[in-house]
Amino acid sequence: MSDSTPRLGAHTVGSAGSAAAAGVLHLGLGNFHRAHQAVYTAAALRAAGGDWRIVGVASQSRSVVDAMRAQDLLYSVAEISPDGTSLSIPAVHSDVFVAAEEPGRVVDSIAASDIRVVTLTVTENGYSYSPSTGHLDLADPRIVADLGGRPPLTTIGQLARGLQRRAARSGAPMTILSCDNLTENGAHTERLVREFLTELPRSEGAEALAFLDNAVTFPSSMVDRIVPATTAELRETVAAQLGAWDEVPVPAEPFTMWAIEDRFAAGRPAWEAGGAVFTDEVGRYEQMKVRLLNGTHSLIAYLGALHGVATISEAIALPDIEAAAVTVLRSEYEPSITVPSGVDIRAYERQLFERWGNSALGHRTAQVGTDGSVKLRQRIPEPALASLDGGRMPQMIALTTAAYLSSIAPLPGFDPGPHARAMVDGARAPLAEMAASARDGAELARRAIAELHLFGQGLAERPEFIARVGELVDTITHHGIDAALRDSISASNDRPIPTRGAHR
Ligand code: CS2
Repeated sequence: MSDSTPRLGAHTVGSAGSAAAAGVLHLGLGNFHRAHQAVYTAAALRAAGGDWRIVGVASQSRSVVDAMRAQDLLYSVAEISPDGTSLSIPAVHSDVFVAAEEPGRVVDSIAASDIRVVTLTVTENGYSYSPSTGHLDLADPRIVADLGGRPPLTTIGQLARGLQRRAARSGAPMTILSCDNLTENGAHTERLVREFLTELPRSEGAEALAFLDNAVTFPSSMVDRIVPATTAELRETVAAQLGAWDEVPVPAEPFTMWAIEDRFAAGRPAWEAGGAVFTDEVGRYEQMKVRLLNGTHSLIAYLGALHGVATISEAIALPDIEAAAVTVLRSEYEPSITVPSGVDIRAYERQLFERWGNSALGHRTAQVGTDGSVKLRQRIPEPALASLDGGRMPQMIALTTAAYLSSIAPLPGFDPGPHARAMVDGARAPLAEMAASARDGAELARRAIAELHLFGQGLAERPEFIARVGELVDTITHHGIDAALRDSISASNDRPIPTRGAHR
């Protein structure tokens, strides 16, 4: 930033945005929310007005909150494609704060009657559920502490305590909308909140449970936009284009999609003005997205990282990784889904390859590979089981799993390289401990999948899948990722091997 560049603010853009009051409380003020829901909300406010500005809550970190406060709550979204970068400023937040600093304020805000919708982007990791059972993780000390009555710090605790207070105060209807990549994210969130309330003494939880029955909805939604981390270089590009310094711009691809179940208990912003689709087929959209996009994304990320490349676009440009991506999409994920009405699945797939190939975006393999233990739980078990039940080994899902284990918990002597080492994962420590004492890939796969139940109960009981993962871990360890890729491509070749460009 040159000294003469002014800080982004209402005076530099000539407006602080809409003057509407807030109607939405959003938990998870990360890049994804700021480039997705905020942009749809800006379109909704422009087209239809309404008191639907957003109070944004960051979970722990001060950085976005401090920067937005210094910028009159403004920031820019940089839409990045190989053709260039274009900026917009959504200007839809009416306030921002940090939950860890003001946990009581989260509860009060959920109870406040002007707030009618609570939205969530807290990542797959933010729901405090046990991947092996799908239920609230009662062994999680943070959940135990929230149940004990402290001002809640977990998302599920915040929702439950906020709804409890709302039930006691106004009992005004409201909607909780999950915008995370979880299958049936609405039902999943509702189940966890109910489990939390059920754990409380009856005198505490019963009123809130009745309130949930009568006045609270949990629609599901499918969200989609690739949003990388902000870089120093992006800040400079934005400053040059904007003529003002934005400390927290958000990079995003041009593509964006939002499919929502239209079950709102107390109104909602006119998000369709930004292109959101209201549909009864959200479950199908979610499956399509979580498996085809996210599942294949994980494959590209782990294979790419082990191959030594930093970004998704570099990884998908490698012919063997592209062939593996085509195979996992077409032969392993696609047969497990029902395509939503009106979606042209071939066009959708072609677009996926274009999106992954966006070389200007700089989406890192380490970012997509982070939190694999919770992300893969959403992405791989059901399609893998469907394939196994049909008598076919899902070779590419087994390879994704082996590449994940080798990235996070390498067997002794195997160096997964800097991009895999940069992946953050809550299961890294227990898996690394297993790897350190495992004799071979078979033992690591068995302990992770069958004993730790890393991918739930179903795959824990499929020794043939576990054995294949183990073999591939050994191949990666002793012969490298390229050998494992070639082996998997030829093993899945009971159908024609996809050739380069086969998806086009
Ligand atoms: C990615 C997603 O990091 C990941 O696991 O697969 O964040 C993906 O970029 C988004 O879901 C796209 O909508």
